[in-house]
Amino acid sequence: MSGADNQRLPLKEKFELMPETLGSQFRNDFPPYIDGLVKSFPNQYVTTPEFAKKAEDVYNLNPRPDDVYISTFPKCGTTWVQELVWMVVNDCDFEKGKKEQLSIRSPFLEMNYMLPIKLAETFEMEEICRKAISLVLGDRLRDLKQIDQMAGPRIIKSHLPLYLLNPQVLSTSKVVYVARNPKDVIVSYYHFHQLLQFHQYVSNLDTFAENFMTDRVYSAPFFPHLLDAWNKRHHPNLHFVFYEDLKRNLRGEIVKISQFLGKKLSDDQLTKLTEHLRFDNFAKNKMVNYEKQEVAGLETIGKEIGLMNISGHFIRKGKTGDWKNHFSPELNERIDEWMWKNLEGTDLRFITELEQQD
Ligand code: PPS
Repeated sequence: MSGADNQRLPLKEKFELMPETLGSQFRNDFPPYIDGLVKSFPNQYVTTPEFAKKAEDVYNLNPRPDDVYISTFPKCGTTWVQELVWMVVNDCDFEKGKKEQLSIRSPFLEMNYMLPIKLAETFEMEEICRKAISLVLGDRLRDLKQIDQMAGPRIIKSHLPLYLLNPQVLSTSKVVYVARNPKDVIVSYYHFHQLLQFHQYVSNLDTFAENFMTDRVYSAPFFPHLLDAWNKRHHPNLHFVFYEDLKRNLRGEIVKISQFLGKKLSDDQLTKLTEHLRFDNFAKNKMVNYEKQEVAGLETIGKEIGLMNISGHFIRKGKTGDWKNHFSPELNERIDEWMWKNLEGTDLRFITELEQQD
């Protein structure tokens, strides 16, 4: 991989604790973030102290020519496109897709290294829950060494901005970058922060949106993440796709992604894959919805083992424009201002509502 060899690449980004994330307000909103969050310099990437310790190892994972990276800011449609790409690369092997969790077929690069480490201890979870968490997240999700040794073609999910991936990724592998309008990302991320025990966000959407816009959430800041990829969208190894275009014309976007990956699906495969990826089918698919996990030979539900709260779903609503059901006019105005400030001088624009949706 890297570690031991002498060609190890030094990571230029340096991480520093964000003191405000140790303050009582932040601690009240995000109880599990006991050690606060850190920010990188010069690029200001926000992450957990645990990931900061491993960032250089992740940076040193060697890319391969047959790798496909699914690169996204969280909640932009990662899982949807992960499954899409896995199916295209694996000639629509629906049978295999039914037997193995997507998280096993397509590893999440930084997952093992980003969780607040003290969480399990501090929350005094039942022994069985802790065991299950370490099984699900430790043993069954691959660590870097396992990802390094994994047979190809690897479909690798990552929420890291491109500059935190190995600098050879774009010249060596293929990258599918998925973007989504920030209003729906805020709503989706807010629900996700309530759904997962790791985040356990307890305050309201208004406060969450402020945290989002002031870069006090994991993976912030939003715009530099997208703009970096947007500016590289003409690179032959990068395919930039909007969530809203997937919603609008799923079949057409599957064709484009297949072409990018050098694959040609038959009409029949295309029809089946489009159906497979439609929200209603996807939400029910226990190989992608994270509600059921196999732990130590037993099929248990993510909710039962304490990973997810009982109410709520990972594949939640799947709409463009859901923000309209959540934002007050004042909050919407603040978000508009924030968006315009960040988009000024760029040609990146978002669709914030679709008229017709399935
Ligand atoms: S994560 O946790 O960052 O990996 O989440 P991510 O997969 O990027 O995004 C989750 C949101 O994508 C929606 N989703 C879909 N929308 C439409 N069709 C399909 N098939 C689909 N699959 C996932 C999911 O519902 C989340 O969005 P919200 O708005 O919360 O529903």
